[in-house]
Amino acid sequence: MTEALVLKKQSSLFTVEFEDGKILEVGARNLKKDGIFVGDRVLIDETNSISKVQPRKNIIIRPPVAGIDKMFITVAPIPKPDLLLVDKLIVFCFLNNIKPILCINKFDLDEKTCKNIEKIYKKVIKTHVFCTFDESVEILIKEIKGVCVLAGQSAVGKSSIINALKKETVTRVDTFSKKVQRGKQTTRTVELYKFGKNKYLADTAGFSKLDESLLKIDERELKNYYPEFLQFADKCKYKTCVHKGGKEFCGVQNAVENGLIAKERYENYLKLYDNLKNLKRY
Ligand SMILES: Nc1nc2c(ncn2[C@@H]2O[C@H](COP(=O)(O)OP(=O)(O)OP(=O)(O)O)[C@@H](O)[C@H]2O)c(=O)[nH]1
Ligand SMILES: [Mg+2]
Ligand SMILES: [Zn+2]
Repeated sequence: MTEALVLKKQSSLFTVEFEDGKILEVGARNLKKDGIFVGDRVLIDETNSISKVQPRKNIIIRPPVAGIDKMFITVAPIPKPDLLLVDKLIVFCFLNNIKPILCINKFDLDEKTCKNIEKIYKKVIKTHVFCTFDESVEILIKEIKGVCVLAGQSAVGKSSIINALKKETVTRVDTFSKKVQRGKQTTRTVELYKFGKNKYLADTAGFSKLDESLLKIDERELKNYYPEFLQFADKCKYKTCVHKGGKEFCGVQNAVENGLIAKERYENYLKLYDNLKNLKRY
């Protein structure tokens, strides 16, 4: 029995990579095929069949990918940045043991907007600003470690980034999914591309919206997933403070007022807090 990593899933065939780098297409005779995900570590038996899926640390169902180590959360000045989505993805990462990296793309289009976004986030998570069309995008190659995924709004440049890093065009639709392709729909097939030893990156086009119900937390816990709030929460009068009760009792609200916490982050925190609270009503 040998361990391998699932790079791609097509119909009922899986492309797997063994630790020595050998790549093989295998089946899964005695296992449910929809229980095996790209990013899974699996055991391959003598008949070249997947016989077991190793425990995974996390999973995204749509698009299906498992065992994610890092998420490259991508934004750009165009389309209009959805920072609430960025914040939701950051919380999702913290909840699922994924390291979030902010990738601000299309620096060539609007330097000012890129710099503004960078200013908001560089205190929160590791942030890179670049343009896909020049060598600045190569900063990401160093950043790829383990199983990484690109996520973010449609048209921010996720596929372009993969293509630029690969320095060749990746065909968006392969021979299999062409047959089932309808209209302009982007394929939901996920594939891990290899950029060196233990360096994999996948494009997750379908993960451009994030339903709050994927954030399995109580709204009162949300504050713990805003790392920049923590140092100011010491000054809140009550330990249970959720930072919306008024400045006189709250270190976080004071920090927002004094420009020590970005207003955009705090306002999105309030929105997300209400969204999570409303979820419980249904
Ligand atoms: N000016 C500029 N345009 C870019 C850059 N990167 C990507 N684009 C353009 O942005 C558009 C969208 O890029 P895609 O790579 O298709 O975006 P995507 O994130 O994969 O979009 P979905 O697959 O719909 O989720 C394309 O026209 C790209 O050429 C960049 O750095 N600068
Ligand atoms: Mg794409
Ligand atoms: Zn507070």
